[in-house]
Amino acid sequence: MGKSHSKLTQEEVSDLVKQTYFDKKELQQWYKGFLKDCPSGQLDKKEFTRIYSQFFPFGDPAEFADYVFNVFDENKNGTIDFKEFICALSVTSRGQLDEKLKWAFQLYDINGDGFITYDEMLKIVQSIYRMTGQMVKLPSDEDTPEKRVDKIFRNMDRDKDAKLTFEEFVEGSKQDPTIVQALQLYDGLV
Ligand SMILES: [Ca+2]
Ligand SMILES: [Ca+2]
Repeated sequence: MGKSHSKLTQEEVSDLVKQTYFDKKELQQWYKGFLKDCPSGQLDKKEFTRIYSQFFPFGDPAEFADYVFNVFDENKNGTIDFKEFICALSVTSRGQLDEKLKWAFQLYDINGDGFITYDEMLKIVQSIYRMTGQMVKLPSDEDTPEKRVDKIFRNMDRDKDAKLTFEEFVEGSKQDPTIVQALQLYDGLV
């Protein structure tokens, strides 16, 4: 899907209907919107960050947008094509909880080694706090990124080895829905 046409071909549409929760009409509409924002059909990091900035005018979303970009960019070629975009959007907006958690895990597991370390989670949480700025009022036990990550690790890190496996992450997230906060923030954008 490297080339950009004004409409998706029949083949592209039926392929994406199978892979996403969107129907034909929605896919064509999203494609139109995608090309409008991004006529080349390849969304780069700069443009992606610019989209985030419109929604978080009081904070600095650059860092968080960077982390999210890397999850969207599934084949890691430095740009997001429509298929990558719509598949990520499908999971984050309409996916089952398990799919959303898998997606969130990828976001937090920055180096992709299958574990979320304390430092990785701290980096993501810091970037979220920077993005939201003063928009959100937080309880006193989570009003800094460190406090928030301490709290998450107290609840999730069952064997206390300072890193989270996917199983620990899933179990903990089901008990504390605020863990997928990163995705909820993204939901606001679509
Ligand atoms: Ca890509
Ligand atoms: Ca990791």
